Amino acid sequence: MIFVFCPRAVSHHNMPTQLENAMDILIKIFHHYSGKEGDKYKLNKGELKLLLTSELTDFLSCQKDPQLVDKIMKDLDTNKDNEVDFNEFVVLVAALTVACNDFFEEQLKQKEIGNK
Ligand SMILES: [Ca+2]
Ligand SMILES: [Ca+2]
Repeated sequence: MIFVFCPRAVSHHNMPTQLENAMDILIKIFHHYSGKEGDKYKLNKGELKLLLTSELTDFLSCQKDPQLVDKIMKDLDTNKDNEVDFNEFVVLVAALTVACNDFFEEQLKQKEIGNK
């Protein structure tokens, strides 16, 4: 980790920026689901499934694979403890965000071509 975390950034803050807000929401969503069962700071498979089906509804609805949650779990669980911690979870969020951005850029490029 190259950053030194500044606790002031989260404690004395009346007006978080949009990006700070997005990070805050991400953390809160993770803990909302991770705190339901077992280890409070990790998602077991049931919690992961609930998070995916509740928060990534559109993403899941276009996937037909019934084993998807198992596959995502296996893919994310890099330290092989059968739980997904926050570090592992952000990998999924980052991958999905990159995929969304690719799509977004593609749309923009097509618009540019259309305007020429
Ligand atoms: Ca848990
Ligand atoms: Ca893990």
